Amino acid sequence: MAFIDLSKGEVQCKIVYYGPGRGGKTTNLLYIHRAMSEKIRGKMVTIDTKGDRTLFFDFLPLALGKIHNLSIKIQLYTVPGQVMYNATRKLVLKGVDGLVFVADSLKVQKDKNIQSLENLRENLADENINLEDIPLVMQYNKRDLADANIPLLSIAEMDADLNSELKVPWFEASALKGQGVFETLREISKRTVKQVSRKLLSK
Ligand SMILES: Nc1nc2c(ncn2[C@@H]2O[C@H](COP(=O)(O)OP(=O)(O)O)[C@@H](O)[C@H]2O)c(=O)[nH]1
Ligand SMILES: [Mg+2]
Repeated sequence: MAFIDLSKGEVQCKIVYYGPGRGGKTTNLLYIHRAMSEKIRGKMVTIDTKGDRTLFFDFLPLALGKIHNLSIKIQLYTVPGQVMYNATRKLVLKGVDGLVFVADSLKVQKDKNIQSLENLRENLADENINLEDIPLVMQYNKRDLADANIPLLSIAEMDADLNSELKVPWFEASALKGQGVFETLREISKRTVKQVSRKLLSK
């Protein structure tokens, strides 16, 4: 649940980028961090020790204007994707307000995507959250690799695997090149802030 700091007049919404290891979650945040002005963005904190693999999480705070006189702060987090780090994923998910599922378009990652979404569903259930009830968007990442003749899953196949029942908005992306990164962020921010303000007003 969003954190409200009345002394500062601000609401903090937590958005978590979830998905299989090496799908491009950290790359999304790095691109956002580079593209945002200093005024909007806070410091990006990355805790990784083994090469480019996130071991704990990445964290990027953004200030996104005001509603009802409250400043909206969005905090972006990523989780480590590898199967063995589930305890960390559960920790990072605590208090989540919105989710981006970053799926890897590589054909060889088909099952990993499905397993990671299932893992998300289970970890949310442990927090008494239904995957269907939380703002969520899908990002089908690494589409640029089609140009390199690397076998990719088709968008139709990814949508059938991951989104046939959820039917949430999805975006084709190349986090590496920045394509689709802001479209994804804009949509999940909009949905998250909407749901958070609805909850605040109903209190
Ligand atoms: N070609 C290509 N490579 C990508 C893309 N997104 C991420 N990568 C690469 O995939 C690897 C894993 O990315 P990373 O962001 O660390 O994945 P994470 O484990 O989900 O955080 C890195 O070498 C990235 O440069 C993309 O859209 N296109
Ligand atoms: Mg990472």
